[in-house]
Amino acid sequence: MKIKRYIGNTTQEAMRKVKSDLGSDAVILHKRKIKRRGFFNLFKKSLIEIVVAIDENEDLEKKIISNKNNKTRFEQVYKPIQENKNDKYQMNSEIRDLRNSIDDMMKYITKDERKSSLPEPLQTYHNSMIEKGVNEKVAYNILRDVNSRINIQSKNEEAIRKVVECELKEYLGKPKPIELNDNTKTIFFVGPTGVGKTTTIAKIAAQYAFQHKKDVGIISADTYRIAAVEQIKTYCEIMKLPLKIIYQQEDIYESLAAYKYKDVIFVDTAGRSHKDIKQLNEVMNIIEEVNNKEIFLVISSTTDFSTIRSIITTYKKFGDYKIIFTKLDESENPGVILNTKYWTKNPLSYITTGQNVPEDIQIADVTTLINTMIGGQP
Ligand SMILES: Nc1nc2c(ncn2[C@@H]2O[C@H](COP(=O)(O)OP(=O)(O)O)[C@@H](O)[C@H]2O)c(=O)[nH]1
Ligand SMILES: [Mg+2]
Repeated sequence: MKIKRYIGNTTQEAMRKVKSDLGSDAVILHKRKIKRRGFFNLFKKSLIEIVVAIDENEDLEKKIISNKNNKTRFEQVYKPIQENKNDKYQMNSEIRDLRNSIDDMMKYITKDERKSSLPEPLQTYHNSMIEKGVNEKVAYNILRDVNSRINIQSKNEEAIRKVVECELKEYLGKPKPIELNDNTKTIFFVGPTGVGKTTTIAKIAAQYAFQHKKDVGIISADTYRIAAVEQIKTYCEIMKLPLKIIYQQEDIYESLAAYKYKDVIFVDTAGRSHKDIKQLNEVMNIIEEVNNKEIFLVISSTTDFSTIRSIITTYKKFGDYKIIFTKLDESENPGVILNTKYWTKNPLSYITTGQNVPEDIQIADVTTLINTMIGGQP
């Protein structure tokens, strides 16, 4: 057994190298994008790496595919390696590589197997959801649930679409914007650095001040960077809205007292890494000082799924927050919203779609999101 690695500018180029070197006996274990090394290659396109296995004695591919006993394809390949496990000295680095590669391959096999376990019409939805950034397992789990509850085979195209739409609507929930009441409401915006908290506050504050004619006050607790203070100061000057800056937790009392006749106060918090628990606690301590409040967790839709999951887990302790997705214009992947909603019961609220203040913001429109994910009306 030999493991070989081929690199190409494109998949086709890497595959051509594999074929000319090994012919059709090679088994592809693993394919991935890799970054070029070195500063001057920083902005160049990624390369494609293909790892293949070739066995001069046995045709591994045939062994994987045509073995007729009841074991899964994975077990057939993996088992012999496991049996050798006790003999650590036999486990040379080539076999370790092979095991890693087979684990990778396993992901692909299961993914295909998952998909093909769905009835054909749902496989089409599975494909389009994934194309729009829905995590493969999330898409599969949602469609599998649909399939287990509804007799899909008896339905025409239109009825199946309705069923899928209803299911996605349920997952996305009804978006909830800011809800004011008779007392001064304080709205906190929290979230990682650079996601668009300050810009979003400017957009929403402008709406409340000029469209809804509310008396608005702004507080900035983001004194971590001088530029951040300047940024919100500029917005407030343009919109002629009052600004209070708080440098420590106790300063919030003075600001709230000064704003006690306001309809709504928007509080900008310092961008905090979701991994920096100490800094997050500082933000939470300020929030805990205040009654009659709402918290909005701001997440950029360009964030990858695993980071979003870890953000959601960290901010759980902030309790009943609503979610704002920013930068939809940059990601064009509404799937990220469904992925997030799959992991949290906290409601959606606004989405932002550009840098223009105040216009590039709206309450999330679930119907449009669903149409984008499953490809418009039939
Ligand atoms: N493309 C795009 N950029 C945005 C959006 N919202 C904010 N930004 C940009 O993201 C950057 C960081 O925004 P900022 O409000 O300072 O983020 P903060 O650190 O969370 O307060 C700025 O350049 C904003 O103009 C959006 O919806 N789309
Ligand atoms: Mg900011």
